[in-house]
Amino acid sequence: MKFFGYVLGLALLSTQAVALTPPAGADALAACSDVIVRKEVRSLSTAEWSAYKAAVQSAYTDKWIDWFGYLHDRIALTIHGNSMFLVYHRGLTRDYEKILRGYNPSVVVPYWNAMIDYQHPEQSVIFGADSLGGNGSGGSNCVSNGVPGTWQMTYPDSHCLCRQFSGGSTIPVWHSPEFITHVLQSSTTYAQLRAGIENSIHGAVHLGMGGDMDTMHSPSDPIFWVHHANIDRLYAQWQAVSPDDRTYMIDGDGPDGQPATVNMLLTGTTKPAYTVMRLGYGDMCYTYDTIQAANGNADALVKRTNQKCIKRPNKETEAIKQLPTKVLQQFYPSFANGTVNALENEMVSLTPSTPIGSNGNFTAPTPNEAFRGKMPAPSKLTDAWIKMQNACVEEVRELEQRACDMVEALNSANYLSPYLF
Ligand SMILES: [Cu+2]
Repeated sequence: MKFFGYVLGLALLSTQAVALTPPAGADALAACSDVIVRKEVRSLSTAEWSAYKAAVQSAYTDKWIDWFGYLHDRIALTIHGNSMFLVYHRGLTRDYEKILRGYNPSVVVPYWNAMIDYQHPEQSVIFGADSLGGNGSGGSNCVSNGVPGTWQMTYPDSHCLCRQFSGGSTIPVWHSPEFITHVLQSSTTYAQLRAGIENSIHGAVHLGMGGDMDTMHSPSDPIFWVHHANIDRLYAQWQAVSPDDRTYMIDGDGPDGQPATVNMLLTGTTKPAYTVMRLGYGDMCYTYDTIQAANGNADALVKRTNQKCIKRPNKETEAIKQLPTKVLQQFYPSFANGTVNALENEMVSLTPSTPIGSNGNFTAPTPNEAFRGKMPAPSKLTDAWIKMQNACVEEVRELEQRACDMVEALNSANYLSPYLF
């Protein structure tokens, strides 16, 4: 049954023939009359960015930020390390967005594509003084600039907002756009995607930033939200590759160890999981610029990256497609069999037109030939983190092994990542 007629035949690319029947009750979710578009932090105009920062500051003043830290901490063990992770954090990020829009109805939560910054995370624009602030300093590792530069949190005790980059003044290498592309292309079930994202870029960003981000009250850090919008974007893109099968797909275990279902209640709420699974319906009145672009709506992203000709292949994707067939078959099934959908390809140009805090022109770094065949492997999650997240050790180690294998295979093929500089 094709109930997503508007998706212009994307479903034809699906390898799974059987469409899932929408859960009873899903029909009652009305289509949103106003769907807002979440954009990458580097794509916001100065005015949009200022409005976002002001709304975050208001939410802090009214203790909403403390509230979210408290809430997340109290239910931490049920919402991580199992199938609740993606659906719960989607609902949570939407709740936060609605709070911010109460201060300014034009505000939309941006996402931070942390993979782009994987080589030198500490150099990311997100840590700027015009942005969400940098590393902590002094004995308490207080953040002293950016939005949270003067914040005093009240949960779980009175403290400054703290960060403690795990490499001291630097942050060890994160997961690359190449690896996340692998996760998107190789995950055929919800459970695989959840593990592939939660235990890679999700955990690495929390752990690498340290301080409050490395606790269960991590929503206290304003970067939590732009990070989780990015995690949610990956989930949404994966769903949109094959909406008939994936919109309401859920498997793996729920928090109670029983098989997860679309009807399981989001922790601490009376809302079944299915109420957050279809973007553009019910309360989920948002989408992502990448999804809009892939669905053929000529938005800013398409115009920026393909100004002269919409069909122009981008150089990032071309490099990875030239890998030996064997490597493509092992890590990038969609590239290998020629069925790639833009939504399962993170190797796309995201050259920002307006970097945070300035109206000047931004020049993307050019890949450095010195890194040809020398792609760095992502850092590993620590035992302490795995324990705090209630994660399955074997699941984490399997993913780490795959990440290492991928980097080795790409390096052996003399691949040059366009994100290394
Ligand atoms: Cu969380």
